[in-house]
Amino acid sequence: MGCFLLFCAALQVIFSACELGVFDLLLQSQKPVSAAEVAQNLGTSGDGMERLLDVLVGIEILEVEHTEGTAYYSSTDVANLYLAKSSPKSLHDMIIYQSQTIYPLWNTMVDAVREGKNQNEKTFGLSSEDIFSAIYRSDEEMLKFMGLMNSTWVIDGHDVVTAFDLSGFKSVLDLGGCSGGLARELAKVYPASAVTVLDLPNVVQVAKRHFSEGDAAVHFQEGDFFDGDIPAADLYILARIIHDWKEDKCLQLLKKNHSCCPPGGGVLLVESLLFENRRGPIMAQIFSLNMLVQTEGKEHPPSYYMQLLNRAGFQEVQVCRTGKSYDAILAVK
Ligand SMILES: C[S@@+](CC[C@H](N)C(=O)[O-])C[C@H]1O[C@@H](n2cnc3c(N)ncnc32)[C@H](O)[C@@H]1O
Ligand SMILES: *[C@@H]1O[C@H](CO)[C@@H](O)[C@H](O)[C@H]1NC(C)=O
Ligand SMILES: CC(=O)N[C@H]1CO[C@H](CO)[C@@H](O)[C@@H]1O
Repeated sequence: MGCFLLFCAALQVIFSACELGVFDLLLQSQKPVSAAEVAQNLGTSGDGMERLLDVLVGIEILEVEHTEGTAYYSSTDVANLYLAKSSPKSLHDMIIYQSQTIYPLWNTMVDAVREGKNQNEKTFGLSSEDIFSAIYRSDEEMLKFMGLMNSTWVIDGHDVVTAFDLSGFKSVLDLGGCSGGLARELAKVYPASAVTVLDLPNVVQVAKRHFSEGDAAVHFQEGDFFDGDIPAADLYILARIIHDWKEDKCLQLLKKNHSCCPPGGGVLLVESLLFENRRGPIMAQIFSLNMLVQTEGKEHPPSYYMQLLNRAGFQEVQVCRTGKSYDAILAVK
């Protein structure tokens, strides 16, 4: 239990250091820096910063050396790679969302567990089914959520898009593809496929403005996957979509896909798969609890997705556990 408390405290320390910009400063400075200099650069108290830096050294995220009685701090490779904002493998956006949005929202967990549903009504005055109105409650929250979605695929994207050979699918539509993070990983591996992201109109506008970086590999289309037609494609991707919604809505979505899908066409589900007995992986269990707090869905074991796909008319279903946080299920018509 002591170990667990230490883990929680360490997380809060890393979140704070990320928000204050400690890892970016240390990466840029290229030489060890004193607490006073860090504090001055980041506009914090010297004493507070020194205590924060000392814990970061204690949990081996930073290194320290002493010269003439002054402590000089520098980053470890891990901090430079994952915690600095400018690193190509940065988890900065994930950490900021966790710290600023998930943690405060988790204060509603007691009531969410009691009632078995998210607290959007009490917290935001929205219906518990109005999931994305709550998640996108301000421009700032939308940008943060999209940053979170985008940053997952830095780590897991390649494994997910190579879980199956998808080169036979010449047109791919990523339904609810958000910032296009996964779609871009897909386009990198399968340059001959035409990749399109469909998402809600305001999400697509923000994706184009903030996340597409003049990248022509992925096209964006505004739409609503519950309402109206969805464009034809050889492969539909539903990444972290099924886990958001109640079963009847998921079935509606998969059936829609099925009727648009040509013979030989497919659906790729990307989710964090529980074991059949639900005894792990721990990340999937935690995600499932988070789904209770933020959505109307939950995480499931493979058998759930297989029966859902079978009911929607897909016969051939293959499951691939990637060993990372997100797994892939391919269903072919
Ligand atoms: C949990 S996120 C997953 C994003 C992305 N697929 C990923 O895994 O990174 C769910 C996405 O579904 C989108 N979405 C929600 N309702 C939608 C609707 N009715 N039509 C289209 N997209 C929708 C959201 O905007 C969001 O981008
Ligand atoms: C989105 O993720 C990619 C890596 O997949 C990263 O290069 C890019 O900077 C991210 N975009 C934003 C706006 O965070
Ligand atoms: C079951 C279902 O929703 N089917 C829909 C699939 O998509 C086509 C074309 O987009 C619609 O016409 C069907 O109603």
